[in-house]
Amino acid sequence: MPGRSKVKPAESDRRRLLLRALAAGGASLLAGCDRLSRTAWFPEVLAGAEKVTEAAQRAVTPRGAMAQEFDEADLSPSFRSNGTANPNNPQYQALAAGGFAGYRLRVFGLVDHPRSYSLDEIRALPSRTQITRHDCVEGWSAIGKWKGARLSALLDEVQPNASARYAVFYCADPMDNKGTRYYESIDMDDAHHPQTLLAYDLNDRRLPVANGAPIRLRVERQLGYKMAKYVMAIEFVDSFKDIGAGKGGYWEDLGYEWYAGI
Ligand SMILES: Nc1nc2c(c(=O)[nH]1)N[C@H]1C(S)=C(S)[C@@H](COP(=O)(O)O)O[C@H]1N2
Ligand SMILES: [Mo]
Repeated sequence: MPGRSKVKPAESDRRRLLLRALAAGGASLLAGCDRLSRTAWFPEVLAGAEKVTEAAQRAVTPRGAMAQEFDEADLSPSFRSNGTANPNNPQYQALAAGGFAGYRLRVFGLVDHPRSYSLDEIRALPSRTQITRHDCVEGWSAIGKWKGARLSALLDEVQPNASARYAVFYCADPMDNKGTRYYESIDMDDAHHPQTLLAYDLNDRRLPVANGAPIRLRVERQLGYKMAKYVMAIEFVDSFKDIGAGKGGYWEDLGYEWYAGI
């Protein structure tokens, strides 16, 4: 086929595309078939699909595995913005206008030492820099260089207790006029993973507002929608039942997979 590469995509690339399609599958069905989403069996189909995806993922990649890292030469010319590009929230706008000097990350829930962090305090935590590829279910990818505090270092300080099962990330951006905000969650395995960062720099510069300033989550073996931008608070919980629609994230509440591993 002229103009088409004959190179076979690497196994990992094919798996990534498949998982991306699976992760979005439930949501596009929901969007396309509004009537179906109101029948009793439909949520069960989605729940079943999630279990299959997670089981398949665990079978091919151990949970502790590192996501692929790249070189400076691989960096995308620019890292695009997706979803919210500038939160429509007066408190956030005031923080941004002050260079985020007044920003505080609140950490609470099932932890022995709840506390807040200023940006300087987050920057003082043990950090990591990594060049990784971000894959969005909408069909684009970009390679960027991220620097941030290791979430594991924050865990060492706040000490989640034995009943903590998930970290929930609450964001500044409203998604509608009813007070719904973007949020996301990960389990404690991913929270402890060395590549899981509270990122404050992108491509050697302060994280731009369009990409989640002042803090955005990087959880490198998962899809783009897990990487919460504009993180204002982190809560440690044992279940999602009292949060949003109870599925663990803004997009999950609308039908996306909770476990978006790649
Ligand atoms: N708070 C918040 N986080 C978010 C989103 C968003 O709209 N709001 N979009 C998600 C999606 S779908 C993707 S692909 C990435 C996009 O990150 P970027 O804007 O840095 O490209 O952020 C994710 N995190
Ligand atoms: Mo995305």
